[in-house]
Amino acid sequence: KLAQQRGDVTLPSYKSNPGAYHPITLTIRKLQRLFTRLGFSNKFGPDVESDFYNFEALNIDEHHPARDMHDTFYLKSGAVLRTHTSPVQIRSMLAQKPPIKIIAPGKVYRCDADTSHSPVFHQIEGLYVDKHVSFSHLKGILEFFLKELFGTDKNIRFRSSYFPFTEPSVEVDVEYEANGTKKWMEIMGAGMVNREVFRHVNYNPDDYAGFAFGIGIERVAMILHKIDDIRLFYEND
Ligand code: 2U9
Repeated sequence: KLAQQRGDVTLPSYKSNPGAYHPITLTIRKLQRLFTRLGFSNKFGPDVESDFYNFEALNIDEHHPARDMHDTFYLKSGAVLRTHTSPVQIRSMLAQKPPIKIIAPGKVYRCDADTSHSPVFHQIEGLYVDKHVSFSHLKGILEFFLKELFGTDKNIRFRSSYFPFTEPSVEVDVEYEANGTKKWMEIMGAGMVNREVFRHVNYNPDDYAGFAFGIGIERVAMILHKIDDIRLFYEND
């Protein structure tokens, strides 16, 4: 009553809800910080790409079975929604000479949807090209990165694999726990840049070597935040 007579404002303020960053944003930033420490810089490119940048330059020609694997969204013009961020590295190589040490984070699109696949998802890809880059450099970088990300107590395994744009290729799994049982989760692929890819960007494959890797951001975010269904990222809860 006294406060009212004096004209004091006594009404409590409305509760404010400042919100929080989305786990995808937090994960992208975490990965960017780690690769920045290793000397990689960020590059970006368009979501709508031509067939050349998304497929041809990456050694995936018209009848390559990998085209089906990519579940591509085609536009009427013949352009595509990029199925990976690799076109960014192609553009960078066409624009500059080695050494090149870049990461390309961003949205990618594939016509596929279930508990572990979303038609829009995020990747960070990396590329390091110079005169004497070897597979042991790749292994060293990935081991450092995975230990920093998941902690030294997590087991990591390299499994031999195939991608048209790398040769040789590996997939990398991290051991994690779900409902009391240990499982391996594939979180990235990598390899030495295929010589055919260098030819498409006018780098002489006898002068240069490089490694590349691709990481699914949602997968990493699902492990770090213990999320078991990819669709939860996009349901606004
Ligand atoms: C250039 C040359 C090579 C990028 C690579 C992968 C292996 C890979 C997956 C990870 C999880 C896609 O999101 S995912 O499903 N990616 O396994 N990506 S090597 O290789 C390149 C890229 C660009 C010029």
